Amino acid sequence: MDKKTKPNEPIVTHLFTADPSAHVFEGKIYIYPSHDLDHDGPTNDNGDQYAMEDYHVLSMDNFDSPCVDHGEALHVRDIPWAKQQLWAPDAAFKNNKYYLFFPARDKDDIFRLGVATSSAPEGPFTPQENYIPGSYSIDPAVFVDEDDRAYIYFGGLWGGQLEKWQTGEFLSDAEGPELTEPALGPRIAELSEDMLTFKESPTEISIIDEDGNPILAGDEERRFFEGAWVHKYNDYYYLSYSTGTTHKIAYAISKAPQGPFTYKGTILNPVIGWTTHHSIVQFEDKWYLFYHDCSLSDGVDHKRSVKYTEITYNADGTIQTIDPYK
Ligand code: FUB
Repeated sequence: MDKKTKPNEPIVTHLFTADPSAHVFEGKIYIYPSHDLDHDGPTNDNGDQYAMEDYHVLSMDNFDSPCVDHGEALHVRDIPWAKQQLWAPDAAFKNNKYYLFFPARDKDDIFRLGVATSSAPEGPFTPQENYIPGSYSIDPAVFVDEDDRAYIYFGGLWGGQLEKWQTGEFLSDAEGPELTEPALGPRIAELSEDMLTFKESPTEISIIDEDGNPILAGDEERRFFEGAWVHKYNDYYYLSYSTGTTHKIAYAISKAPQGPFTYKGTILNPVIGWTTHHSIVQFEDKWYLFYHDCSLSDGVDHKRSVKYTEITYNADGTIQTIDPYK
């Protein structure tokens, strides 16, 4: 694709892409999306329609440039422990290396998180032999703080299996909490220096309201569903995430990477398609939201396209809500 990209339009149209994790590496914008397959198989709440097999890394020199597809960066056939479903990935740079973090189902059909390394931001990436010990569920997002400590955030309900890990073990019949109980939060673990293992057992993040009460499982407008992302702005950590069944990108803020995070509002109103998944990145002096929708496929939930738009902070640090179609 050699056309320059435009806000709120697919950044590529030759592939279906989703779940964009955007980063500025080597002065350019690199996007690590899922690569949706163009198939017409059945759809269910388990997410079997999201049958992705590989990753392509995309990049743009700046927001006036075309988007370049760097080709296949990693394929499920090359990941020894993984069986299927390469869902939303993220990337990080540390130790002079690039790391690709990704979820996939293992041979027992349990979602785990893997890591692969490369000397270049576009890959190709070489996966580790095994998944990260102690990892589970989906949607890894890695935040490397100013002190160089790296944290991985992860988790997702329903097809993402987070409900099944409430005891610390995988219980295939486990359901989520009662609607009047605190909602399940995303998990966090600090990563080891080499970025390949957890330094500690993952803990649950608490998302609370302005009065300090936990957001409840029945509060579907505000509770965490999947797709955690963390960025830092004016010394606050911003945790943003999908509310799933209400299709919003919501956010909460904290003074610490582990939270608790106080709910603040909606960043992105619902897009065309069931899922919504995003990332937030600063490029030069502006901030951008990368997101996806299903407009290019006329609303087929598992054929999505990555787009971007600028975000605006208010003077008090809150983020103005974006309507994707205005
Ligand atoms: O792309 C598959 C799944 O759909 C992701 O892991 C979720 O965040 C949702 O976007």
